[in-house]
Amino acid sequence: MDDGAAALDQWFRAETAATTPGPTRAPQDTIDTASGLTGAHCLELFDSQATSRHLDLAARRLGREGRGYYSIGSSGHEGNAAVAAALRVTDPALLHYRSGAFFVERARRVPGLDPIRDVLLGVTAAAADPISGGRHKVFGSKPAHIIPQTSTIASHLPRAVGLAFALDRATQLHLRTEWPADAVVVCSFGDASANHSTAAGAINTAIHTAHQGVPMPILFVCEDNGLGISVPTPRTWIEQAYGTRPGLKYFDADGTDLPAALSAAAAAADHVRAQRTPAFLRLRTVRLLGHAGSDVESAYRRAADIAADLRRDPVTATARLLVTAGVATADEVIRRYDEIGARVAEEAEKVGLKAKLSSAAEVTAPLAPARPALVRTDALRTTPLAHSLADSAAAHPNLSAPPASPSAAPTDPSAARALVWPPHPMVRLP
Ligand SMILES: Cc1ncc(C[n+]2csc(CCOP(=O)(O)OP(=O)(O)O)c2C)c(N)n1
Ligand SMILES: [Mg+2]
Repeated sequence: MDDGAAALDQWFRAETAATTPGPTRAPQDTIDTASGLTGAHCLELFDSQATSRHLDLAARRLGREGRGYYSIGSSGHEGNAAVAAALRVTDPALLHYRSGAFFVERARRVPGLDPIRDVLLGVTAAAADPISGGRHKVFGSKPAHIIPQTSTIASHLPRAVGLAFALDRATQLHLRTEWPADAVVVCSFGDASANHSTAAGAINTAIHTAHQGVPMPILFVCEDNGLGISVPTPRTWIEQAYGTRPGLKYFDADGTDLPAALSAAAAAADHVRAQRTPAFLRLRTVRLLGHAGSDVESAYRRAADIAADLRRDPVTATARLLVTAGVATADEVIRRYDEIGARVAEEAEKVGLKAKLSSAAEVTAPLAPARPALVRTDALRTTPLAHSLADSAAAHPNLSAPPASPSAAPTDPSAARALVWPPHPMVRLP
């Protein structure tokens, strides 16, 4: 382990072992009245948080060994498991790259999914990665209703707003979608991302749309760790920017306190589901292990600030809660953590051997093929649009020459559409 990872792991062990145990309680007992959290549920959420943590540690290990290629982690943000717990699996989610515990917690609830395997396939750029096929590491899963995003910060917010709009519009039009009529969209992002014009525009669109009485069932979740790489976000900023906007119900929670995060997330989710209007949840987090594995955060942060964040580690906080509430002993919690670590390490060994994409052609295979001649013809066209795809194909033979194998070069419906778009009354769309 590198120094930062070792210090974090060590902190968890020492703090958990030093926690004074409370009287033993049955798993079904409620351990926090405000959130209704039971001991058994707290154990499940701890498992999701610890799994996300071990995935971070494994990603750094794999990177050092030259077998992993992505080390931006979720450490310090594991309170987002509570957001997943407050929502339904069928609520579409568009996630921040630090929403690892959300991903694990949701995937855990979908039979047949293995979040450990899926994340590690992404980290090692394995061609078998179900989301990017070995091209990037992103959180996504169709059966878990997690729509994959790129790392272009805030780029997923407009998409989330569009989906929230479409959900209720589909219901009004009696159209079937993959989601229930009362689904809500959840969209998480960082505090610096919240300043991006794309985020500002998307959130404004959500409020503006809802203001006109159009349903907008979206929950914005800002995972506020107070940093955008090396640039601090003032601790008062997110509330200043989004806390008092009419039409945007605002919630705030300490993301290092699992029951508090659960209460706030449940209240925010319930609000959006019932009102079909937007809400904003600020989840206060810490950023542990730096921005990414390659980051030397001591170059721009004071040692005292880094140490203060470590003391707020959310995984350790949940472990302490389990012990003080009498749900488990310190030894049991540490053993659970170690068992999860062993499962992650075992899977990391397996996925490390999986095949990668090995050529530019393989990487770009899913992209629509470049058809510069076709584009040029269309750009220079002075006659009306083609009347049908068949006509187009006859006029442009390269449209009617499908590739030999779908994996080598997939068919390109967008190229055909380019000839017939925008729709013309006489045009039959493919
Ligand atoms: C559009 C865009 N600009 C810049 C970047 C480079 N970048 C990657 S992460 C990051 C900071 C994001 O900070 P924040 O939103 O607070 O998320 P955090 O990493 O702190 O969780 C930036 C600027 C990017 N990925 N996309
Ligand atoms: Mg941040």
